[in-house]
Amino acid sequence: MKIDIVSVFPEYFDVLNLSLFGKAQAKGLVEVHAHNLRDWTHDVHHSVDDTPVGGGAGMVMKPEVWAECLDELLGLDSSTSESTTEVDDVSTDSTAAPVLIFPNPSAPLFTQRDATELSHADHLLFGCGRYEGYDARIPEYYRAQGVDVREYSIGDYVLNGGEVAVSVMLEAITRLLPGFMGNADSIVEESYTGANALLEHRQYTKPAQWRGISVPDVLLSGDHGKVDRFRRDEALARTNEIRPDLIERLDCASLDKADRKT
Ligand code: 6GU
Repeated sequence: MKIDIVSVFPEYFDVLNLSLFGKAQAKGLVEVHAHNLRDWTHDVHHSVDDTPVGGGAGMVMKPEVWAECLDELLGLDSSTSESTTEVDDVSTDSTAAPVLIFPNPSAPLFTQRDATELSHADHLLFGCGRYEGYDARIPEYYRAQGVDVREYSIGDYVLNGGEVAVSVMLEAITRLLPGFMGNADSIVEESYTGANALLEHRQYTKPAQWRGISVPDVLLSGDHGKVDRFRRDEALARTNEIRPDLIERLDCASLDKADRKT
């Protein structure tokens, strides 16, 4: 998977050389390039923003600078020949067309379902906005060019810019790539997406007694059927209490007879 990130703080993404992500880069599973948006400016001040039309506080990112950058990275520039297409990374069932993603606190919520879908893409291009955001014509223009453009929020709170949001989305997406994790537990995630999403049951390790608190007896019983049932009931009860919105979205077909009693 090829990943381009455009930001006025590309150094922010130096951390991607560490840990699991660093290993995935070394293995050739992911290839990440963080670009500085200011490299596409022409003025002495390298300005990327301007005052909002219609008035208001803050600054808005200018469409012209973004367009020069995105045309080049998407290969839409008329001077870019078709022969620049790379053919090294051959992963099956992936989509070759780049997906352009803008973090935006006023956009739909990014979910596990989106992460799963985007993990099948060959090329992701993230555009990090700063200040009060970016000119709305940028995503509009690229959609009109036939580009798959997504805008996502990562939650109901305000961040200073898109960099943290991109880091969050990138981790959620890339950990699903085959070979990224040491083990195959990423596959399990599929059942926690969309209509079947439940909060997980609680986990315990040894010792069975610790500071006067016991592990639930059933987990020590060795009866896998009972353990599964206990965990499933707990997942349903906790989801109902903490995230009733997820219960409302549950696909009834994913429930079994015993669930309905819970
Ligand atoms: Cl995607 N961007 C910013 N700036 N703030 C956010 C966000 C994104 N998602 C939640 N808050």
